[in-house]
Amino acid sequence: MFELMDVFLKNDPISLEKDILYHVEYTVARSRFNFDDFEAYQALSHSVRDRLIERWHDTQQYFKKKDPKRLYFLSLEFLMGRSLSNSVINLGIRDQYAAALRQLGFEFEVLAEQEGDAALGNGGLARLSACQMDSLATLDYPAMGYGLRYQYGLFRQIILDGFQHEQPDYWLNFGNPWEIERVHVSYAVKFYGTVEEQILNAEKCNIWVPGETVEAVAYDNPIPGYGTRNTINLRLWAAKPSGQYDMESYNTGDYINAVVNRQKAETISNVLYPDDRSYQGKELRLKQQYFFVSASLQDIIRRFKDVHDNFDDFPGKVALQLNDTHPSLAIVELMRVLVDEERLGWDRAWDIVCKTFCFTTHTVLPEALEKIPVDLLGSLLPRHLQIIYDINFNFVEELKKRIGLDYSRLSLMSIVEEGAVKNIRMANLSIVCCHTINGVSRVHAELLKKRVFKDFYELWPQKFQYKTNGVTQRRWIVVSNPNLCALVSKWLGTEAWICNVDLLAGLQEFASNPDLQQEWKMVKTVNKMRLAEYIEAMSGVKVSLDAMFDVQIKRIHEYKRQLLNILGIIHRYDCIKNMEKSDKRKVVPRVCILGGKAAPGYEIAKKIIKLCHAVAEKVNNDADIGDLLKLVFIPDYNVSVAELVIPGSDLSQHISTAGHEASGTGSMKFLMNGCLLLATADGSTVEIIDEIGADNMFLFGAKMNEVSTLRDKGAALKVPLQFARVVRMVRDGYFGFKDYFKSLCDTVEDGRDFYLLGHDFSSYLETQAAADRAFVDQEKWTRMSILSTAGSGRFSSDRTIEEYAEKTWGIEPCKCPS
Ligand code: 26W
Repeated sequence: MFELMDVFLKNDPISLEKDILYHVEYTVARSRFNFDDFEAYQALSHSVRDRLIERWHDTQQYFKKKDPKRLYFLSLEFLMGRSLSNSVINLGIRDQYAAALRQLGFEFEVLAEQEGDAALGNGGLARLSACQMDSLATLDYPAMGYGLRYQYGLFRQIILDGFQHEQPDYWLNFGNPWEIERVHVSYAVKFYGTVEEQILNAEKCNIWVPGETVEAVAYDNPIPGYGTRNTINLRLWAAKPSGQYDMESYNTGDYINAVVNRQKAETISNVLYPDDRSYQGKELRLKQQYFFVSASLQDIIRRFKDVHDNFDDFPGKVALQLNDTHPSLAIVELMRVLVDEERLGWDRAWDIVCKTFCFTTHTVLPEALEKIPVDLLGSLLPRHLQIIYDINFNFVEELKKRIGLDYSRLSLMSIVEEGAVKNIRMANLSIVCCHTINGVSRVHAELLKKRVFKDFYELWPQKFQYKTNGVTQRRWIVVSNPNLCALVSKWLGTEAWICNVDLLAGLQEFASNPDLQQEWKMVKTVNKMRLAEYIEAMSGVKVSLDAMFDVQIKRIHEYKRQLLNILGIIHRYDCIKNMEKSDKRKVVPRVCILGGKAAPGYEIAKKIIKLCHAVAEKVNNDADIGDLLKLVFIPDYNVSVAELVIPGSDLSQHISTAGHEASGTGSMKFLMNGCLLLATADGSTVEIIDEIGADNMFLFGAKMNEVSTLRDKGAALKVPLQFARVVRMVRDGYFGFKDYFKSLCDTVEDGRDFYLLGHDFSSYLETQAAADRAFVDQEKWTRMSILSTAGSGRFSSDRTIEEYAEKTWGIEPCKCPS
């Protein structure tokens, strides 16, 4: 027998070169003497995949041997983006691969560009999951992610005549080297049917007799940690027709229909829901949720039972993290398995469930809280509905003992919402059953306690915690900004900050150092050049590198106030237009960059995108304006676009109405990349202020505690003339499409300005002017930029994950030997 070490793959450039050629010939099936960039990318990624698999196997084996308490991270969304660069950097073999490719006549960066984005998620919540997976792997935690393998990821946004159109993202078209199909890891997931009363061991019980079965097949995506052998698993489920046939339809001779119906099973995991705003009680979405939950729990319980035979040990070995309420049916499913299948009895099962689950909420918007219509749930999952009613009955009884017969409060806290349409409130269910409820920033937690879940907080204050979000510096500095990465390492004299990002604080002492400032500006300029090329290629607009690149990229939402940004741009345009020639020389040139997708059914958000294009059309073609102002909308914003845009921006905007952004994570990526923030005191910005100081950023707008009073004033609220003027320009058709923009203008005028654009407009303009003045003083600006990066340490997902591990999950590192 050979020693295991003998089969380990070698990582010197010569071995890698041979390996790439091997994959060209045998995996891609092209001649090793003739292959193009895409084929080279395929071969390269298969070579990397082999190395991931080695580490992945060792890690799984090691976890199995050690049997530590594991974390299972359940999320319906993961925005992984590209994998190639991230993988080779985390494996520590990027330079070796680059050298091997050079020998073959290819450039690493060019091949990396061949990869498409894995966009199995909508926005903040989904990218956060991806950052957290990177940190879990890097910090050696025994963890595993579970999700759905959508065949269509988030829609591609194309812009025609300034309007958003959605196109399907069939991302698996050219194969996906980063996943491993596990045809043997599959579970039956059941739906519909009835509940029957049965007598088992002289005991009456309710048993679910399902009507439809679908198979869940596992696809494993290895997630490598940085500077460690640990490589954890992200297991995504795909729906396949079940192996169990519906004999009747085959026997009745309706062969074609029977096959077609079986094939329909696959539709469950077909497409990601693209709405991150409001929950719609759609059957397919509920099916997705249960399909995901059932398969994941079967897998987790199987793994537990391989080693343990007493379910009382379950909470000591398993932590289940619910990423928002999307997977919260897992609570009910585990109850069902423990009570109906494992026959533990209700009280014992309940005790186990309550000790196992914890959940994080990612919103403050009431309309985003999931409510499942009872009729829908009852038909798809009849037994689960019964269990929810039983949980609720016990909860309400307990509650009555605590608060008495206060019916208005009881009905607000009940898991079941009464009304014309009866609903199950998934957040209430999760709060009742989970031992810990986390918010995603300090102020988010305050809002949860004071507003959103006030009654629950009064009942169970100990359950409520928060873990301020973070992002991974591996992707957001090391992968996406290699020049900054090298510069930082040079000045700190170490690369240790890549795993211990607090070390970035060491840059503070050099913030005014002219040499560092010079090199810092150089890095920014090179990144701006890259971005400018991209902008020209995408939109045909030529932009000046001397201009301030001012960026707002995120999902389009009224509360995120892209409209405020655009109205500000109109104001700037109007000012320059009306200026004396001599004054124009004092204008600080700007390139305003916006990007983001609107949910397909979100009309107002789509109008905001059109307005941006209409204004851009006017501004960019106005000879009076020239390079003083440019406006570009970057289409199809995704993770890869962010990796290009963030390092090249000077200023970024995070301007939600205070009290609406649960956290925000984009700001953290900009901060790490030395980009200054123009922001409201909302979400995690409040904590960024604590870290880098208000002097190093541009703050404006109503404070959280002022918002409701201002709102109550309605039409009586004072709005500056400048605001009325720019809205009037849009209303009067200055940018065309007069009728189309009417309803958009209506949202911010005549007492309907829910998000307070009018109120915040003057302070927004003043702050923008302050940013202009700061930019003129490049020494000051660069100092602020360095201090931004230096102060970004707290916003690493490494810190977030360590807090979760210690305070919520109770897990410890389990480092696989190298
Ligand atoms: C069911 C409809 C739906 C779908 C997705 C409602 C809400 C969502 C997500 C929870 C929205 C989301 O991504 N929230 C964002 O989560 C980030 C990570 O915690 C935060 O930084 C953002 O502030 C929050 O908007």
